Amino acid sequence: MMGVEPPVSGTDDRKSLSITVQARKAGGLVTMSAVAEPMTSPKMAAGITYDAIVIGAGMSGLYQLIRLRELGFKTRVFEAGTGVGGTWYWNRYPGCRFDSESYSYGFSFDKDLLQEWSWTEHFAPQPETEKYLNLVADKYDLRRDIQFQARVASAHWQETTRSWTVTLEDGSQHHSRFLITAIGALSAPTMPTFPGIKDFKGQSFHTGLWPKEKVDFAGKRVAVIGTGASGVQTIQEVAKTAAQLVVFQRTPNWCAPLHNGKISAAEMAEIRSRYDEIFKRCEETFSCFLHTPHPQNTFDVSAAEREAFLEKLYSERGFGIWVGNFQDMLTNRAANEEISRFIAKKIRQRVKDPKVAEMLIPKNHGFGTRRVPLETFYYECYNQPNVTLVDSKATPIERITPTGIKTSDAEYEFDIIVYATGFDALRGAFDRIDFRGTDGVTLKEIWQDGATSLVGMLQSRFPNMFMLLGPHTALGNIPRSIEFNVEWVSDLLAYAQQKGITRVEAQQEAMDRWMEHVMDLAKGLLSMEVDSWMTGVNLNVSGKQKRIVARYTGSAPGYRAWANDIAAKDYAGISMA
Ligand code: N01
Repeated sequence: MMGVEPPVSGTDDRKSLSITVQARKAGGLVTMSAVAEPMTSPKMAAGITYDAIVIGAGMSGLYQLIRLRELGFKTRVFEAGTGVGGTWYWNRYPGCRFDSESYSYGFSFDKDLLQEWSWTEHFAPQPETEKYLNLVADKYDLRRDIQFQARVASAHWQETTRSWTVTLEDGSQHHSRFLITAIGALSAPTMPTFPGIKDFKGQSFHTGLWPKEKVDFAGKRVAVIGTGASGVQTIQEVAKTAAQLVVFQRTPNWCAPLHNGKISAAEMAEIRSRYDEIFKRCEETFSCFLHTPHPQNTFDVSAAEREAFLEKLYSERGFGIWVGNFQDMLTNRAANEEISRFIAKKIRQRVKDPKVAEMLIPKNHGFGTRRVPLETFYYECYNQPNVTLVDSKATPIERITPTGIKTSDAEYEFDIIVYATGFDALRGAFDRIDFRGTDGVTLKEIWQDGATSLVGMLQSRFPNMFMLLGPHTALGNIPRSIEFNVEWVSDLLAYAQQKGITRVEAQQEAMDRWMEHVMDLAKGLLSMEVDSWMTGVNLNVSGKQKRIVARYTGSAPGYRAWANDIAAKDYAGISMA
């Protein structure tokens, strides 16, 4: 397995072991030594079989398992799929890839792996990322602690034993001192509510639940519903072979070129030599991407300079056009109109039919106020004779028929329907599990007016539960946030272990302070004026029709500073007993 040693201890090795804990102190990371005591005996008597249960074996679940083993925790991971990878296991739709530069996306904690692994493209496609995560699972021999095809139905807190009872859909029950959710932020796919979906006689797929078997579009009549990041990636791929592709677009999104490319062996060698610098940069930027905003405001420079800068961003790889643009682009309306005008001009240049171009230009929101899908010849697809764009706002889909789709003004026949209709984002995956805290309170009840948390990771009345990508964690280039959150939780658990603490709960007051901060950060953002998953809206889900402050909108360094401050103050705001 590529000549790399597994971590210090497996979960079966219950001896005390010397570990190194990255304890966060104000001003940075400090390394301290701790002695991890096995946490078993009194618990075993109380019927607690595990020190920790982790829900999900995506990137966060895998890394958490590695860290828990280092602590000597007996851990069980429950994963609904048949393999590891989470997002990269479920999203196998054609053209699926991430929009972060590959070398900024992988795990940074294993320097040997960084030297061994080669990314083949600047933005790796899904199969490569899935392969990479399987390699991580192999290298650390993680599968022996993961139970696959194990979907968690409920998790109930037991005060008397200070433990969680986790029930799987098969009815089996498992008991654990700590519970860690690694269930993702965009992992609960949602279907539209059109009548007739089940009557369709052809093939149909949701992008987020794509089958492992190859779906052949060649010569087929295909519908794609939805034009978010998943839809855009699917459309540009399906358009290559389908006999006919009809795109049902309800709201156009502002897309910009990805400029992907192969990574040569020489380039990869050069990237390897710069990993420290790459990850340091990710740590410093607003959302952990390699791009930093221009230090000037849009109108601080001349019109000619502005145009030249925007042209440069448009010709460069990745998210620079979104997160490396003028610093006031997402807060100043006139600035936002200026960049929107620029992108609209590009769309008009790239799409030959002016009517279609106008349909593709968003009119109800400015550039960057929703997630910007990055694309590869997406707009050019609409110049192809086999591709048609339908405005689903003007002529809504009325129903799915056995042979296709009926809109308010036409009926279409299809062999394949692709639902690129997105996710019940952020808290959707939590809503699908019956979480119950102290006195049987449900998480749904507590979150009915919007999720709350302490740094996105803890919730009062849910002791000993940690949410790795819970609401209000920094997202952006997600693996960077995952690594931080896993390490923060692991440090807290090491601290609890050292002090013999068996109950950890966020205090309401600390949560209130954090939530006030989250609310304040969202003020003045143009994105708060727009419906999207980022503002908690999903028209297919009841109760999610209105915009709310659904996520943390501040910087990743700001997020980390807040969380580090809690740790540095001996976990101030968290009750421990
Ligand atoms: O989902 P979305 P997604 N009738 O919610 C439409 C990440 N991601 O899966 O906008 C008609 O963005 C809906 O229309 P509207 C990334 O963070 C990353 O594409 O609501 N249309 C919209 O067009 C991303 O933001 C990557 O009017 C309906 C679409 O479906 C997030 O996941 C790749 C409809 C849903 O778009 C989610 O992206 C993919 C209906 N009833 C995803 N219901 C990369 O890193 C929904 N729609 C590259």
